[in-house]
Amino acid sequence: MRLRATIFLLAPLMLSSCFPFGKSDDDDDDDATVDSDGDGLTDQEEAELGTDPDDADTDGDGQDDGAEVEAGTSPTNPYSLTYEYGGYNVGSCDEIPEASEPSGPNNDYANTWANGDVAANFTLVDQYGQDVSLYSFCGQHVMIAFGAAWCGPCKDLADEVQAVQDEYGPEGFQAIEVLIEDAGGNPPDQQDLVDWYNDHGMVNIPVLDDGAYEVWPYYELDWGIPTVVHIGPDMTILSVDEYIYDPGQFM
Ligand SMILES: [Ca+2]
Ligand SMILES: [Ca+2]
Ligand SMILES: [Ca+2]
Ligand SMILES: [Ca+2]
Repeated sequence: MRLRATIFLLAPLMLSSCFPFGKSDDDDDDDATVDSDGDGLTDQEEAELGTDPDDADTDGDGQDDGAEVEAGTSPTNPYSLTYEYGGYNVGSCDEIPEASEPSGPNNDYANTWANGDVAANFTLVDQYGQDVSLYSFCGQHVMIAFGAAWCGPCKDLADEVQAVQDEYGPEGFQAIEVLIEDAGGNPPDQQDLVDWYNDHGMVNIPVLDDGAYEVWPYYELDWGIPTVVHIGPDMTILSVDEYIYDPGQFM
């Protein structure tokens, strides 16, 4: 509120000093009080943060710099943002992780990710139709469960995932469900994602569509599902396809 009040007070002063004396804004504005781009942060605050004082949305993720600071996301990382829907436990890494190459065995489809690799980002659609990126959770521990709607053990795990989220979320954790096939073995549609979310009592878990197999095969070691992956806050992979359903040992 204090910042807004300052903006309104300054606006007439800037106008009155510009015209009679022909000064530009830069001549007499005080960086400590001026918010040139109107994003809620003064130019001085932006200099300290490393954000652009002349661009309200430095990282171009659709959320203004001031709003990101208030929400605890990074104004310089476009993956770090607050999702409109879902209440997900997003992270706040300033630096975008540098992914390595998958260094695990080739599973006759792809080279797989191995423990110690830095995961590449992926972006998939969730049950709300939003694009959700892995790197949005940088700074948090992540457990990804790949499953299919025809798979009994996948349903059993899905039944438990909200309880896991509730237990570890406050410590900095987000569980992610990824659906690779519907009940008939076909690519899931939007309703399948919604049903998976609702039928298994999820509250703040993204259910992502990987019907195109863009992500799953690279984490698949034995072609059995559910395939569970644990990733640390710096996006280093901690466990691939070892049927470990409790993130506790990694936190
Ligand atoms: Ca500003
Ligand atoms: Ca700015
Ligand atoms: Ca932004
Ligand atoms: Ca951001």
